[in-house]
Amino acid sequence: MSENIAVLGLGLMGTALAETLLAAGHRVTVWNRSSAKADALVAKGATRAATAAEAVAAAPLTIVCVLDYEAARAVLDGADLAGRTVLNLTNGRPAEARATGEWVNGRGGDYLDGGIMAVPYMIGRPGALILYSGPRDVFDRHEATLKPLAEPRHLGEDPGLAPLYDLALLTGMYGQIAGFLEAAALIAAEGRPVREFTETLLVPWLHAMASAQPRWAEDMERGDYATEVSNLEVNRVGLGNLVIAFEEQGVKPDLLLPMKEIVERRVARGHGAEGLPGLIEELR
Ligand code: FVH
Repeated sequence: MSENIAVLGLGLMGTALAETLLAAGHRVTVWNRSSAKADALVAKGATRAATAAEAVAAAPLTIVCVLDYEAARAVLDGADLAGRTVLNLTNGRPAEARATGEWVNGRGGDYLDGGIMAVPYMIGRPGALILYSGPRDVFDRHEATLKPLAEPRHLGEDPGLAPLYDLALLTGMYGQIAGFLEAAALIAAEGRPVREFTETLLVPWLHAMASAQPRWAEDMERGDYATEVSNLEVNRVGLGNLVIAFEEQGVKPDLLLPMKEIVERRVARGHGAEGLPGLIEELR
């Protein structure tokens, strides 16, 4: 069923969202701080609003996707939110989402937060995922409208959950990229082909290692860090060797050093016989 949706913020992501909603047959009202970014969407059938408040007034559901929460609040300030749903897909922190939810509720509106686990070209295609949080009934009301954007996953009523999980996923991604960068630098320093190494060895290795992590997560939930594989003392020696090898090869081990330090700290506290999942205790 065609629904009118307002999209505030037409950067790379906001434009991809608006385009996909238009392609799905929805009526879309668009607004951007610099108006020219709406031109291409208007040519494709979107309606241009002169102000953010005008866009909000035109639709029961408003999607906000701007630089940060400060900008999101600035954009919504002055709009009549009573009886409207605001879906904020701007990247932010759990505390910001909770505060923005209260702010919208205080103005009579419903609030959903979202974390986009995709880059703009992926929107509307298989593989794109959007995490949502906020009242279940509000999500249910809009789920069918939002489905063309990406696979929707509602995490719970607390609006802080979507940014929490978004940040956790990005954390996993950055950790994996850090390992990739160090490994690639080590291989490249000997003039070896990085692409072949990555395709044939590193990626399969990372998949195999990642498959153990659900079991590690169970250990963390139980607080049981006994291990039958390499314990922290073995890893302490291994990481020490790794860092010396990097220095011998003329490669900076900078992204590995925090891991080495945390293993050393845990072992120094008397936990050398534990497995790697026990390191979570050093992060709390
Ligand atoms: N692009 C991506 O791959 C990631 C994927 C995951 C989610 N992020 C988040 O999405 C938000 C928007 O990102 P974006 O890629 O669309 O960013 P830009 O293309 O740089 O567009 C920024 C828009 O924000 C508007 N804006 C900035 N400051 C203000 C302000 N003070 N008041 C009103 N609007 C503001 C900007 O307007 P203009 O400069 O064109 O006038 C753009 O519409 C972001 O949270 C990502 O982390 C994207």
